[in-house]
Amino acid sequence: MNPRSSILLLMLVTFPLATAIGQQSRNKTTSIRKPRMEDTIKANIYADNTFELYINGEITAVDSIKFIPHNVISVDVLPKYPMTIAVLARDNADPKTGMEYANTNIGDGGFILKFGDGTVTNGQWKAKSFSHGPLGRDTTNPKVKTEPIPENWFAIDFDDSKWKNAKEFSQDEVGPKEPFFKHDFGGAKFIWADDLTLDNTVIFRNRVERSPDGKVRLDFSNVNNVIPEKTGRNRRKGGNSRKRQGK
Ligand SMILES: [Ca+2]
Ligand SMILES: [Ca+2]
Repeated sequence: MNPRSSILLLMLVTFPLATAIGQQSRNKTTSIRKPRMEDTIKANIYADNTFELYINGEITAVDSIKFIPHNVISVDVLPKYPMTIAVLARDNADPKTGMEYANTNIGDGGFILKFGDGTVTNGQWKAKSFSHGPLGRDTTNPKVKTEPIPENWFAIDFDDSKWKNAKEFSQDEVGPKEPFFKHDFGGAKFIWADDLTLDNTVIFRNRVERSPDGKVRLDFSNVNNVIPEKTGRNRRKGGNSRKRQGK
């Protein structure tokens, strides 16, 4: 190898390494203020009948009432974009018959969500049914078709590219109960898999690239790895403030 090639090779090897080290040290020293409640957005979620919601791979909200009464779950979310939302929604249905109320009724589902940044459910979300029944609406000999739920269905990098889009349903079709009308769902659509009555376990996924309302929001996901900027109050209190900050 001639000397010029050796220098070029050395540069190719060392430049990415130096860049990575530089990035790491920048990450360590970058300071960020602590997040405040005004950095959060409100998430309103209504499911017929229940749901688990993950954001960026982490569990964020669980419906506190599995069956009835129908309720709205309203939680604070500290957003980070892109934001991957994954929801496991279930209609109340016996896993063996697909029916409810002691196998006397075929219940219906429905899911709707709105975040304070303008994120809403609609037909652009992905949806896949994992439990469907009773097959052919046969209530005398009810059978269900189920598929195992993938272990990593909520992961950011889960491949949903082959899934169909969710189907939108009107408010009249879903018939939400009173708590729904006491919360802001403006602009959001009820979604489900193809069949509102027979699809009983449905996973939805959606990736929000940037805040739909266009507001610039800070990324606080690394806040535990940096020393927060000192505010005026922290500076005045000196060393004791550290104890107070430690949350
Ligand atoms: Ca139901
Ligand atoms: Ca059903």
